[in-house]
Amino acid sequence: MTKEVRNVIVGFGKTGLSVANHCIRHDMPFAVTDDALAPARLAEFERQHAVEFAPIRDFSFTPNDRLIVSPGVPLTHSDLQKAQRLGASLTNDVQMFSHLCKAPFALITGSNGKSTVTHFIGQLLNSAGKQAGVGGNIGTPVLDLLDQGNDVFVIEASSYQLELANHCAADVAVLLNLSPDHLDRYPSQDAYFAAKANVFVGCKTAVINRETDFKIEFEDTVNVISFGSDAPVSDTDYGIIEQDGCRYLARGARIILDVSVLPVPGRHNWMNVLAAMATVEALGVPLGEGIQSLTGLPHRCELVPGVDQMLAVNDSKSTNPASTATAIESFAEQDQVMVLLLGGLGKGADFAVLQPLLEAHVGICYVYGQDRDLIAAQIGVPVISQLTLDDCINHMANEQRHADVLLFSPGCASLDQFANFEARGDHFKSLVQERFA
Ligand code: UMA
Ligand code: ADP
Repeated sequence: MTKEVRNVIVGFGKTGLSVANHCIRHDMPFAVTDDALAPARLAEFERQHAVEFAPIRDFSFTPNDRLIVSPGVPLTHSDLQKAQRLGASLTNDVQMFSHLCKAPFALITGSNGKSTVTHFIGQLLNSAGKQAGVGGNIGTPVLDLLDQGNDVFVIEASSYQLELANHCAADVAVLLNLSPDHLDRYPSQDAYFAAKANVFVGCKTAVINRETDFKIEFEDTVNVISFGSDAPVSDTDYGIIEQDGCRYLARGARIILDVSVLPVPGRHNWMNVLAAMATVEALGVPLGEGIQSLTGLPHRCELVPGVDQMLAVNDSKSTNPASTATAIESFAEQDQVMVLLLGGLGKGADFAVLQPLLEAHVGICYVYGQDRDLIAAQIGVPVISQLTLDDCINHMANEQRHADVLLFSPGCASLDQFANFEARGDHFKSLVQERFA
């Protein structure tokens, strides 16, 4: 007789808590483990529920265990590998969601723009009268979205999640773009790209960026729709049509909207809106008037209010050089001085890719944070190096350095000096409002 499977929740952060609540709702017995001896969320949870918990290093895994692994726990973790050698299986909340979900769902991945596009798709679906459940890496763990009467789901998937969510069969799978990131977790860029490509396994429709180098072979049964910054290549693809000096978002030959009336700034958002439109239409929902009232998310190329002397841009969510490059391109104007603030934890990224853009568009480049020397050595242009973000802003104000555009697009993780990118962005906003109001 086969023994019953035991669910073991690995990692008790947001995801682990959500999985535990799911297990409680569905009468599924579970145990919890974590590298932390006393995960913060567990104490609160234990006030209401009896939980079998042991730290990973002391946890007795068995061959009948199904490990439901949080995305922050690397699959190379030695205790996970030991459990697998015993015969335990590994899954995660996104993979479980894909099996349990009864309504259509879109799975969105890419190196940059995932949260923005996920948020846009949610807004477009809601404005077309659908109740859209929006979650995943963007913040709300996916299992929390079930049982809420949603008509359709939009799920942001990180590469970490896609490592185990590798056969989701999404109705629409979206790959926005690919650039190197998370090289502290992956042995190579290809390993990171391969995790991202899992988004397409079993999908009905694939939405792809036709300007991305990475080529994927699709089965004939997959409906492939592309988007890009050139004119659409067929009637079902999306792109930009130029006519009489104006540029328009378009599907095939059908013109949808003049880009100059888009309510979100930057050329990168043209791509984000095209990807969102393609996804919504692929889900079978007609586009309404929603595009004209789209809003962006905080900390993504967000204009800081209350700063008179210059355009201050908070792009704290920029955690890799590719997103910094996009922000520089979006805000560079001829004859204007751009001051760029870069810094934090570089995660093994190569900042040399920024050199041509810095030379072309950036007047002064500040670097700060743990990896400032490494970044300064790679970018190959003169920099002003400071310990902290406060020091950069204070230096700029005290020395009366002129800027038309002050761009905070750090290109790094924030964890050396901040709790997260939100705290970092909020701190930047209050600093500039204080010093440059
Ligand atoms: N833990 C271990 N061992 C480890 C790592 C973590 O035991 O090696 C434990 C920690 O002690 C902690 C728990 O795991 O108790 C934390 O789990 P987690 O790191 O997976 O984080 P969650 O709170 O579950 O949040 C995760 C995502 N975090 C990561 O992928 C790191 C959140 O994305 C996501 O919003 C949330 O699930 C809901 O789906 C954040 C993120 O930084 C925003 N994502 C990365 C990114 O966008 O670049 C991928
Ligand atoms: P993600 O969820 O993939 O991290 P976000 O929407 O949160 O993406 O944006 C992260 C960073 O990427 C921000 O700095 C933002 O300005 C930038 N960004 C947004 N869309 C794009 C895009 N299409 N291409 C490149 N960078 C982008």
